[in-house]
Amino acid sequence: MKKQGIKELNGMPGKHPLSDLLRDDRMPHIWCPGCDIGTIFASCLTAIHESNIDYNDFAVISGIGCSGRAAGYVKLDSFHTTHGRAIPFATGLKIAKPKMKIIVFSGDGDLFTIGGNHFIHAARRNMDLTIICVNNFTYGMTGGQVASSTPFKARTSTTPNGNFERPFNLAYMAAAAGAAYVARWTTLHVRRLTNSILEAFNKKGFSFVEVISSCPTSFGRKNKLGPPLHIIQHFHKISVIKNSIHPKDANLDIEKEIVVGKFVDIERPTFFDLWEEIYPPIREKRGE
Ligand SMILES: Cc1ncc(C[n+]2csc(CCOP(=O)(O)OP(=O)(O)O)c2C)c(N)n1
Repeated sequence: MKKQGIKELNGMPGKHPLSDLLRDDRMPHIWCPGCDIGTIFASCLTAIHESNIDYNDFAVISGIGCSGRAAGYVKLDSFHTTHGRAIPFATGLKIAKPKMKIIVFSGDGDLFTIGGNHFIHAARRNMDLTIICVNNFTYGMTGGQVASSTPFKARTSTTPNGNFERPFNLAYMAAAAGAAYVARWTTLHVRRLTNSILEAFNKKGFSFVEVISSCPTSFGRKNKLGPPLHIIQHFHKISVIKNSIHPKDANLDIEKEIVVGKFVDIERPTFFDLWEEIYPPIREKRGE
């Protein structure tokens, strides 16, 4: 598929600069006013556009949730799968089509709470996938229930007096489970986020990009965080860039400090490397 230049499209009245990647027929989208998912989606599409990879070689997989809707809005091969199961679908597709670039675009609830088990095992296997996680600290679509990423004491519809459980640090978990690439940005670090997604595409193995994002409707309102712009400005203001630090030190405290940056970028044998080492005849039989 031929890519159109962003500049070229910008000059066309009424055309979105990324319209060659957007399914106009699905617009308007379902995201609430002030939601950050659109920014993250645009970063992802910009990275796809800027990569030297043919559009036909991409697939976007998502689970269920507001973030998960992204798979239905992209003009590429995509699957909108069941809740928490985006990674198993992506793994199956990668095994069937090893040359494809598989992006999983989903929420913190989908990837880490309902689907947490799949996440850690794909990272452990160093499965060649790029995971983009919209971390808005809650189950946004269903009204803002507590998730495994909800900050301690934060109010949600299921913890009206505050969350009494300790949240996961998603970046640290990804690194500990074996991810080859781990980065975290807020939705106001747009260029850095886009660059990280591009780096993640080019990384051999399991790459994870966490995006700290506001959900003004389901999380912001309950925690009296103020209007949407105020929330993301606050996240940006308290964020500190600390590239290459140990992910255990990548603090995430939405009141005081959000450590962002690229934390992990390592070479590790992938699922396919180790498979080939132990079972070369299977790949030969398949003519690969
Ligand atoms: C097995 C199953 N359990 C629960 C649900 C209900 N459900 C739909 S979306 C969602 C929350 C998704 O949250 P998250 O992944 O954080 O995405 P967000 O909506 O915040 O972007 C839930 C619990 C479901 N669809 N399937």
